[in-house]
Amino acid sequence: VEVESKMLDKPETTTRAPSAAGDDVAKFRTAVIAKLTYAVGKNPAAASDRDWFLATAFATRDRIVDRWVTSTRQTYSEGRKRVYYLSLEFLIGRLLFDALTNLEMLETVRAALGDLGVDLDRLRQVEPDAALGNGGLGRLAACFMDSMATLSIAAYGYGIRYDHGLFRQVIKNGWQQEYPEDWLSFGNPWEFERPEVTYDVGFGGSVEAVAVGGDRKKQVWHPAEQVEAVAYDTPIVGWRGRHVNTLRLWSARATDPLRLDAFNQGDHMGALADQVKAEAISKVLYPSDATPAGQELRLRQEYFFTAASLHDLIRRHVDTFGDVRSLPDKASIQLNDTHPSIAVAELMRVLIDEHDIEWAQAWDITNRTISYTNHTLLPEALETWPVPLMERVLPRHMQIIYLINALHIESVRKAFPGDDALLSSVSLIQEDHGRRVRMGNLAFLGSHSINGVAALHSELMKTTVFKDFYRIYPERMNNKTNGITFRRWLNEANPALTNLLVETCGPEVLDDPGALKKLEAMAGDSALHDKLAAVRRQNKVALSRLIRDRLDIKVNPGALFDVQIKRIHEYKRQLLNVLETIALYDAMRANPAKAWAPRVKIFSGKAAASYHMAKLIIKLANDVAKVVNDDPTVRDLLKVVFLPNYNVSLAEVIIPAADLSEQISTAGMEASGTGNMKMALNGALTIGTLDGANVEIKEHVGDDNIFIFGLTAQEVEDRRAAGIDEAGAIAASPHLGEVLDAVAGGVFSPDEPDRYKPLVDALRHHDYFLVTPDFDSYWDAQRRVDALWNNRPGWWTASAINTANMGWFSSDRTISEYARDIWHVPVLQTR
Ligand code: B1H
Repeated sequence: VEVESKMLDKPETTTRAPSAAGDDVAKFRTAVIAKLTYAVGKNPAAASDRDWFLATAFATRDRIVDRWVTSTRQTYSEGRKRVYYLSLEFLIGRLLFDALTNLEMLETVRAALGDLGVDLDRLRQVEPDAALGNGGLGRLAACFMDSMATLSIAAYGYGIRYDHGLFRQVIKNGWQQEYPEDWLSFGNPWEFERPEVTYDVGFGGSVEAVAVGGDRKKQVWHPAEQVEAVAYDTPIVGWRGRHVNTLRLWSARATDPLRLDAFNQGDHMGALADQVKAEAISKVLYPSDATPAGQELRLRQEYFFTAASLHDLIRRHVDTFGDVRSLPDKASIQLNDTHPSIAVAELMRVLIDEHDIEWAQAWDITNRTISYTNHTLLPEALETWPVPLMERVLPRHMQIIYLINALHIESVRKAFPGDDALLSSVSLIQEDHGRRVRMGNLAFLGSHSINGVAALHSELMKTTVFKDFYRIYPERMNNKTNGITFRRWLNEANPALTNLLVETCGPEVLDDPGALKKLEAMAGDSALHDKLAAVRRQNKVALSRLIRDRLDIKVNPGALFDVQIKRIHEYKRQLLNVLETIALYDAMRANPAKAWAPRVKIFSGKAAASYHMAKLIIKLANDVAKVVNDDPTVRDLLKVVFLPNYNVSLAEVIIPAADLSEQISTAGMEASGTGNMKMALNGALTIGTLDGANVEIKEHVGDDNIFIFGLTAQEVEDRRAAGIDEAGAIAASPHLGEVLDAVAGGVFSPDEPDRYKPLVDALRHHDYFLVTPDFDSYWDAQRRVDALWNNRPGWWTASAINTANMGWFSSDRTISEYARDIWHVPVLQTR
């Protein structure tokens, strides 16, 4: 590691080309025309924005490929250890500005296209948003890919190339409707199909014990079905283009395209049935966030991509290093949640059945290679698979899981004699409610490192989900607080703020987020406040335009933009925000002359299609918006906006325009959050509970620069144990009772007065998410927000202090910690 670290001290290529040099512009212009002509097949006069986008993307990709080849070759020739990030989700969004930013070509390309009469910002908008993920977990994987490339870690992301990413959300009469998303419909210029990189992935069938001399027996799996995994590679270029990694996504293909006999007899559907079944695996992303789908197709997806990825990385390892036994020294496999946790059994199977390695050594190799990140404590989100399903779909893996479990239980019995409760809690098999395989336990047992994603979450893991595993293997558990890539969430999303930060902190902020700290000394400076306010104003004007264009609602860019953007989930408590909105609306109407801080409440997010409560919350937000926005009494004071179809691209517009960031989950339930980091970095103040990474954001920005309210995680636990006492909380509140009566009485749903009965009944009688006890404290925190908003220097000082202290939340820091503590690979020192 030492030697490698030295080699990495200097960048692989040194580039420092800030502005558009003339010959580069001319070269790029020529390249775009060539791509338009020979790759897209159009002439400039007939080219649409899409054609220009494709031509520009191809020309950009060319600039990446040489560096990609160099990076890959260097990794081989230096015999470096590789990191494999296995994730069922990569929420990468659009890539054009990502690539151009990291290559420092934005101005060159803008000028080159300008010469051709083409507007780069318009091309940006036509790129489809690759939504191969649900929310935070998928976006984290995308930020990690950027940081691993930036830090010159030899890394591969492995996942599924879904034909259809997360559904498109349409709001019709206030209700969410889901429509299929079609990101590949006009081609994907970033990827390379690798028809020569394919693996057969088996499913079902039987296991046969074959004698192999003496009384030794070998288990041979005869799958009933084979599906081919085909690789598609997308190069991921890091900051300043120093290193390029690969995102390898698998697409499912039937081994036999059709049954010709059936086809020739006129049975056209039957002839294609096998193909449809096989190819269904990579058809569509499961649209659930923080709750597992539990369907057979999902299990097939999980095994499909895990098996293909393991075969691929083992082949690469053996090609490079000759012997699979050295795998742990040269490869680290990080499991992004339990979705790829079948990797534990699959790696054992490959080592034992295909490489004839004996059990103990195979287990040692597996355990030293694999590590696992947990992303949620929600009990309903912990993946388990029914044993009969596993036996049918993966019979050999089920045998291996039984064996792993037998040895595991045996060793725990020895270490903790007589503790039967412990044995049943750490078993890989859950015996009640039908036998099921616990994937979290399998992932834990097969890993040398198990981490949570924020300090509080990692601590809670030790007392909840993995309480008993923590007794047995305390040294395996650790924390890696999430981070975000500043390239996308600051440089690309907020160029105006980035320029101001470069101007005030120096250009080193672009490489070293710690340099943002320099802003703190000037945080009280009124000239700085003016500049920050001007930047924010500009971003809010842009968002106001988008709101007007999409919703025909006029909002005042001078108002406080109060933003809650994330998946819709009861534990995230959009409902708390909507109820406070109603209370605020009532208070404003009762006293419109008071010095209110004018607000625009902005909501955006998708609900899982089958999550009725979440969909009802969307409808309520829209119903409240209609009433409030039509009421002339509050015309200049309050607007409510639900922006449909939240995705990465929309986030890039909303986040730089946010004044207030809503992070109000029930304490103990949001593992980390990452939107909280994006908004605080861009200078929004946070109103939030002591949950997830909010706790650490508070520590970094200071208690005076964040609005904390509500029960703590410990108080939540105590309150649930003691009985929630919803009635007491409602009776004690000056506002809540009236708000609930209004919602329950149909004030916002005159066409269907009972519409919100399920929501209000839940709050009054089984308020598991503790909206009622937190309401008043939330209301009070919002009034503290009003007060600070009306104190302009105070607000902008706090905003500057937020940005100044968010450097630690760079995913470069997070990835450096994974590299140092878990993967044991060197990182590029940029300073
Ligand atoms: C997070 C998920 C998740 N935690 C199951 N768990 C899924 C679980 O399709 N499924 O079955 C999909 C997603 N996602 C999020 O991870 C946490 O809720 C956030 O708090 C956290 O910031 C994020 C990244 O660590």
